[in-house]
Amino acid sequence: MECIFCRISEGKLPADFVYKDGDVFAIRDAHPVAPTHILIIPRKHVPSLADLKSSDDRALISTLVSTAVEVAGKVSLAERGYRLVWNCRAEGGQTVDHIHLHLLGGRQMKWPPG
Ligand code: DGP
Repeated sequence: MECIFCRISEGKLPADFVYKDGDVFAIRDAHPVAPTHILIIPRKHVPSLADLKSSDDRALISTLVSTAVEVAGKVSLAERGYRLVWNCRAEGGQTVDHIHLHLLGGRQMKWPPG
């Protein structure tokens, strides 16, 4: 079955977009775990962090982080703070096999995470 995030990227599935450009997009998570829960997603299909092999692919990491910082400012989280989370593969809690960065905010975060 085709990847959910590829389908959203191609406009084949609806999503609540917060940001988009040619390389990356940000959408509100369908199952939020915080008052603000946004996913920052590259348009290129890479299954997980562990699959970033080339230097071009690894450059996606800084693109996703800088986009998350920009989006956090746009949704007024910069001053109070927020959390960025990468889940990698099964034990990391990854459920969608297309790399993505979670932006969580709007409540006090706990440590350690579950
Ligand atoms: P992870 O568990 O780290 O792989 O995160 C995947 C996230 O994707 C999870 O928080 C739920 C979200 N999600 C799954 N399917 C959809 C969808 O179709 N639309 C949106 N907006 N989010 C989705």
